[in-house]
Amino acid sequence: MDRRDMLKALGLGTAVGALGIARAQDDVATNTLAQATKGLPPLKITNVKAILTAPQRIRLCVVKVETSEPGLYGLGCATFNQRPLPVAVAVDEYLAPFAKGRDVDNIEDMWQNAYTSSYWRNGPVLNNAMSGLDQALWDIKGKRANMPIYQLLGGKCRFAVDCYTHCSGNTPERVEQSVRQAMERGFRHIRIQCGGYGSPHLTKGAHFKDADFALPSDSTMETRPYVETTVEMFDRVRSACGASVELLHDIHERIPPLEAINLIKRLEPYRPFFIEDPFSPEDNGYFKLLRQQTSVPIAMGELFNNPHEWVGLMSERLIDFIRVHISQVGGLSVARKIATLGEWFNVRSAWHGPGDVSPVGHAANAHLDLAIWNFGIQEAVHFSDETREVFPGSPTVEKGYMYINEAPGFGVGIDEKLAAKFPLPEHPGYWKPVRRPDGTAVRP
Ligand code: GCO
Ligand code: MG
Repeated sequence: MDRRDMLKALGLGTAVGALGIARAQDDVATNTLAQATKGLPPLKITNVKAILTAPQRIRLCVVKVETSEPGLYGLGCATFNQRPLPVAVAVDEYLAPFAKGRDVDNIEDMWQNAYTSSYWRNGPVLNNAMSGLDQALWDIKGKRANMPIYQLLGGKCRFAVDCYTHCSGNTPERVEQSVRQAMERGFRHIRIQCGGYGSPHLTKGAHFKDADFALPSDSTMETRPYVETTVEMFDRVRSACGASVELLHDIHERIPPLEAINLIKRLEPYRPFFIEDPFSPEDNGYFKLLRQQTSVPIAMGELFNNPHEWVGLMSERLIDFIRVHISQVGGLSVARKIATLGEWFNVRSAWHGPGDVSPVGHAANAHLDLAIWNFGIQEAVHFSDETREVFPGSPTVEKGYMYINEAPGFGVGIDEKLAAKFPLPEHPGYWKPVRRPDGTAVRP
């Protein structure tokens, strides 16, 4: 046998050996996986239910998904403060029978089929219901993997979640004082509003009331006093609190589009971090005009339910921050895709995070915030002690940073007995009408 045959034999031997090893490794891997899945019978959904509670008199809805593994459950946020009952019915009467008996692991498949299970889709009630189911399945997957959700999303891109807080006051002076206090608490990003959205307290006359038109309980706002006071507020806060504090403001779609464009141009010298909801989703067509006239960063999206509302705005770089309310778009599975879309067009995240998002929803916001590169800022709110007792493990905020608790899943639990002690408020929750002095309805 000459040298080459020898080598060939050797090579072959090694190859066979390697093959043997590789095959052996494959066998082990397959067996482990088989063992892992075969060992543990496939995990089935055994129950899906909506839990309504209002520890801070805000109508929270959380979905609990129970599984065929005793004690293993997941929680997801389905909070729609203005319509909590239809969401609960959509969960209990439709998603529960739909999901029962299905595999817990296939989250995307569940989402796609639940999405079309109503034939008509992309609405606030059904999206919230789906979000509850979707987030709960992610929570379960994290618990099964014994990992916090951000780890399943690729790990941390930052040590914690930078947040903004809300500062308001009936006068620019009061707002300045509130901003100073927030800066002392360590916030670097602060949203400033003079009174409520559109500063209704500045309105002189609700003439429609004198004319006995509509209900006296309807509120009123006027564009001019709001616009002038907002400019004055920015001027005062910027000059009093310095150049370093990042200032945000929410127009909340309350004034005519061109008024919003003109207001934003007048705020440009004060270098806002972002101006939010200059227009209604129905007026998305105005963003091109706005972009042509100012380079003030724009945030939009808390009212979005349909991909048609965000895909164009993001892919044409007409906004800088996407503000969707994660449960209003159908859950974490959708929000992470929106985040990925944003990365390609450098649109950063600023997920909606007001009081009408449950602590589970805030945790979902924060886990996604930790894992994506194009994180912008996170809206943060204060949870009362009652809320923290109902939802143990709720995220915490310190010196302007939000922290999750590193436990598997979202890390937030629920005390159902305690939750039941905080029934929804009497008032059904509809958004109160706002009108111009002549009675014209104003959008949110
Ligand atoms: C925000 C929002 C909220 C909404 C509220 C509606 O930016 O936080 O505009 O304040 O108005 O969530 O229920
Ligand atoms: Mg807003």
